[in-house]
Amino acid sequence: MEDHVKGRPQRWFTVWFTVGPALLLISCGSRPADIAPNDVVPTPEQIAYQQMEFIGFIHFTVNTFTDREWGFGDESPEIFNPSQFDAGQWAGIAAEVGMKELILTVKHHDGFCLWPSDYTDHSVKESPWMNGEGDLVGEFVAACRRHGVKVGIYLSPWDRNHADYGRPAYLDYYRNQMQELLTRYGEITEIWVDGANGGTGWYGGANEERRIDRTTYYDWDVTFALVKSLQPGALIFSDAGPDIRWIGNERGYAGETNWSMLNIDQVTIGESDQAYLNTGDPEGTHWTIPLCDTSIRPGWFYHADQDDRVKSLPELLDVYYRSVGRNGVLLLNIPPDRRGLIHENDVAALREFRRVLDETFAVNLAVGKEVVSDQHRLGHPKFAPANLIDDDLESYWAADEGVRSAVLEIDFGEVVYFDRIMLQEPIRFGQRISRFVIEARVDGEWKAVAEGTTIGYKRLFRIPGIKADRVHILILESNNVPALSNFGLFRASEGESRN
Ligand code: FUL
Repeated sequence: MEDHVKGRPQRWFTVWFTVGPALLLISCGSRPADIAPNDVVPTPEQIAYQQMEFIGFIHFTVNTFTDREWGFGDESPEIFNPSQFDAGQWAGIAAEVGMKELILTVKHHDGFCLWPSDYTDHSVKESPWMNGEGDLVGEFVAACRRHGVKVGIYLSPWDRNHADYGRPAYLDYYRNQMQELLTRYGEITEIWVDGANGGTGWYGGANEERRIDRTTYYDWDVTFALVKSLQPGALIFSDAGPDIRWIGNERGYAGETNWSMLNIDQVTIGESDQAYLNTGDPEGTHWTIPLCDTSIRPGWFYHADQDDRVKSLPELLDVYYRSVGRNGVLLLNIPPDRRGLIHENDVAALREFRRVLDETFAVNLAVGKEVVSDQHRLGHPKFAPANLIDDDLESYWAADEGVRSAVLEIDFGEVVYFDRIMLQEPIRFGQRISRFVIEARVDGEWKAVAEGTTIGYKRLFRIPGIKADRVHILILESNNVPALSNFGLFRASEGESRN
């Protein structure tokens, strides 16, 4: 490895004069072309979404006032009356703790609408809140805009209030509401399509069970086309994507192997193979962002008797490392209480979580160290190993054409203590690496300290603290030329290790 470093100028010279003419053809100006992308790559909107890493869910409706998780559909709008409603508090705390988007349940399974829809009276229009003059979705969107938080909308496909649910007429209602939501409130970043569908309900007084055929009833292609025609930049979440996919459980845990690719045509919304969603598919035909949803409390809605069951710091950190740390985006639910505020206990937990994470990832110990590799594409600076530690997501290291494995070495020049490791692939070219090992040189002996399959946008490891003077990244398998955009070594916050 040392020889490689010393020989680099000479090698660069040789490589240039050997492949120079070809290089000139494929490069624009003096910069060689990027590595060729995989067949399946994310859109720019998907990349931006993945880079948000941490977003929030707001479950709020009549259930908050009935103490239930699923309303039956016969709740009186009269009960919906938050006493100190303040969407600014929701968006403010979200922004403060690093949530880049908030998704609001504008209509949950009970059918009550948080905006004054033209298509039903079962909404805030009939509630005492703001004398029936309020628009909670409007207030929510305005607060998010003020705090620089993006807006997502959860519009439950299942509606236990609506008389037509289960019949074709309900689809017109659902799509009309989608149209209202996507035309009244400016830019919407995400539409959340829930998988829970059909069963007992009030259904306009019918009080019966209505089962639907999940494969045919909703005709999702039509609704999704409507979404894209009204808001081309909006991303759609469901079990089956098409843009963002469910991770397959409500604990927020992605699989240790987690491909962003998926055969979305094999997945039925509400009837998915949860293990398949958890790991994705290396042969998948579509890029889907793995979204890891979980609640900060046992329930999705606020229940006063869960005030002491807010997730602890170790639990929140566990979710973080198993979601963001495994190529996922973390969607953490923070349900407002009957005042219409996020409860103090939840706020305190969020602040502590943010503080500790910020401390852990404040200093990348690998930055400024020497990185070398047995692979350096074309010997060109554009693909240099040093790009791994420049704190720039755009720049990347890559191997030469035809190569599928490589070794990178970071030399600290001194003994360094670390217990967290971060790897990132430049996903704009697709997800490639499928097996790797991290080794550290401890007292002159190399030992494996972490190993994994997929990396994707981000992979984090928590390892027992180690003192080493060099680190190896061994890339063992890859479906195309391997490339990495970032590498990090960190020392966990005291708060993290104490808990
Ligand atoms: C589930 C729903 O049934 C829950 O009430 C909650 O909204 C969760 C996020 O999705 O499918």
